[in-house]
Amino acid sequence: MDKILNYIDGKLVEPISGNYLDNYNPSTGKVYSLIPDSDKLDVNIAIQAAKTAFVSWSKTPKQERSNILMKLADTIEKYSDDLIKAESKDNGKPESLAARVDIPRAPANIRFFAGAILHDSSQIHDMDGMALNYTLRKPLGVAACISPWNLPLYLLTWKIAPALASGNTVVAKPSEVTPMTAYLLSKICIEAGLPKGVLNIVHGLGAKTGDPLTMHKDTPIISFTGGTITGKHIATVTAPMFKKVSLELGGKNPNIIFADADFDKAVSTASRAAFTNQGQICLCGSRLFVEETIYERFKKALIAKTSKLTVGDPKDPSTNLGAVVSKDHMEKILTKIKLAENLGGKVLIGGKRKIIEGNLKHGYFIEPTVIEGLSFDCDINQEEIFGPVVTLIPFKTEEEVIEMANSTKYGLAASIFTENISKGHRVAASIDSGVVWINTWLLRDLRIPFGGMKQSGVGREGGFKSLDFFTEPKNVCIKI
Ligand code: TXE
Repeated sequence: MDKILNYIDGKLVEPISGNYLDNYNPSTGKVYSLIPDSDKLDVNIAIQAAKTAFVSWSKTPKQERSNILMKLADTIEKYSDDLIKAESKDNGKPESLAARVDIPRAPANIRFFAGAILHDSSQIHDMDGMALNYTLRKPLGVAACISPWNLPLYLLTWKIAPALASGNTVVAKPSEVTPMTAYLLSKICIEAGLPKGVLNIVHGLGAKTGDPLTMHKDTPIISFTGGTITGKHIATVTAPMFKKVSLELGGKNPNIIFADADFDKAVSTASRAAFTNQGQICLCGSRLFVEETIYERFKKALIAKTSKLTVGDPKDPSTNLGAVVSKDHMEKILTKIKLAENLGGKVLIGGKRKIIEGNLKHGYFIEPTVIEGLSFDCDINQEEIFGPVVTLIPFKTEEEVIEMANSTKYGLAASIFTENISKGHRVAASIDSGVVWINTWLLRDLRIPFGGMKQSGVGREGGFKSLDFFTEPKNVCIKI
C-alpha cells in the first residue's frame, strides 16, 4: 500500500509518531494508501525549516525566484498524466474534469504569480514637493497555507504560488481527505530543485496538524480555504495573535434566470454550475431562481438535461459525475435530501445514492438531484449542501429575486442570465457577493479580486491582491 510522506526541509519524511491514517478511494470505498497522522512535533520542525529557509529565499532576487517557480510549473506539467489520475482516484472526480480544470490550473497558477512579481510596482506619494513617501512591500516570513479537498492541487497552488513568489516560505497542510497530489507535488519540488525548506507539506488532521500550524507564533500569515465553521475557529484563535488571515469559505450561490435570457445557454450553464465536480465547488450555483413566466419550460428542460448526465466510473471519458469525496460527505448530502423532502420539497429527478455494479459497488455516487417546492428561507435554501443538489425557486419581480438571493449568510458568487444589458448590470450591483457572472459561470481571470462577502470569507486573493496579502507594506517618508 502506498505510504504518503511529509515533505520537510527538502526531504520526504515519516511522521515522528510513526502513525498513519487510512486514505480512501471514493469510487471504490476502499483504503488505497496511508497518510501521515502528523502532530505538533512535525509541524514545529516544518516551521523551523521554513523559518531558516526564509533568510535566503526572501533575499533571492525576484527574477531568480521567478525562474525557480517557472521550472516548478514545467515539472508539474511533465507529470500531468500521473497527477490527473491521482487527483481523480483520491477525490472521486472524473479524470476528464481533472484534465480540463484541476491539473492544468496548477502550473497556470504558479506561472501567473512567477510572472506577476516581475511586473509589480510600488507606490509613491508626493507631498507637493515638501516630502516624498514611498511604500516598500516585504514578505512576512512563514505562511501557513491550509487547503480543502474539492480542488486539491489547484487550490494548494493558488495559495503557495503567491506566497512563495512574494518571498515568503510556506508550511502547507492539504486536506487529509485528498492528500495524494500534494505528496506528488513534494516529489516534483525535489526534482525541480526548489531550495530546501522553502515549501514544506505536512499531512494530517485539522485539529492535530492544522491547529498547531495556525496557532504557532512563527506563522504570521494564514491563507485558508475550507468550511465556514473551521474558518470561524481559525479567525477566533488567531485574532489575539494579530495574524494576517485570508479566509475563503462556503457559498450558497444564486443563479438567476430572467425570462429574456438565452434559454438554451441558461439551461446548460445552470446545469454545469449545479453539477460540476459533483456540486463540490464553493462557486457552484445551488439555488436556481427562475422567472415565473418561463419556470415550467425551464424546469422541463433542466430535468431533461439532468437525465442525460452520466454518473459513473471517473476513468470513463463519458462520465459527467464521479463519486463524492467521502462516505461521511455522501451521508451528509443524502440526509439533506431527506430533510428537503420532509420540508415539503419535491425531488424532480435523482435524490438517491447510485450503486454501480462491479468493483465500484461500494463507491460514494449520488444521482444529480433537482428539487422544487421549498421556501427560499428554509434550511435547504440557506445552508451549504456541497453536493450534486440544486433547488428551483420561481420569482415574479427583480426586487423579489434580489431579496431572496441575498437572504443567506453567504455571499461568494452569483450568476445572472438576461439579454437585457441594463438589467444585468442593475442586478449585479444589488447582489451581495464577491463574484458575479452575467450569462456565464466559472469564467476565471487570475487577475480579478476573488473572495466572498458575509460568512463566505474575509479578504480577497487573486492577482495583485494575493501579492498584497502575502506582503506587508512599509511606508518611508523623506523630508525634502
Ligand atoms: O472542511 P474543513 P470539511 C464546506 C462544505 C463542506 C464543509 C466541511 O460545505 O461540507 O465545508 O468540509 C483543515 N485548524 N467546504 O469538514 O474541515 C482541514 O484539515 C486548521 C467549502 O472537509 O474546513 C482541511 O485541510 N485547519 C470549501 C481544511 O481545513 C483545520 C471546500 C478544510 O477542511 C482545522 C471544502 C483546524 N482546527 C469544504 N480543522 C470551499 N470554500 O471551497 C480542519 N482544518
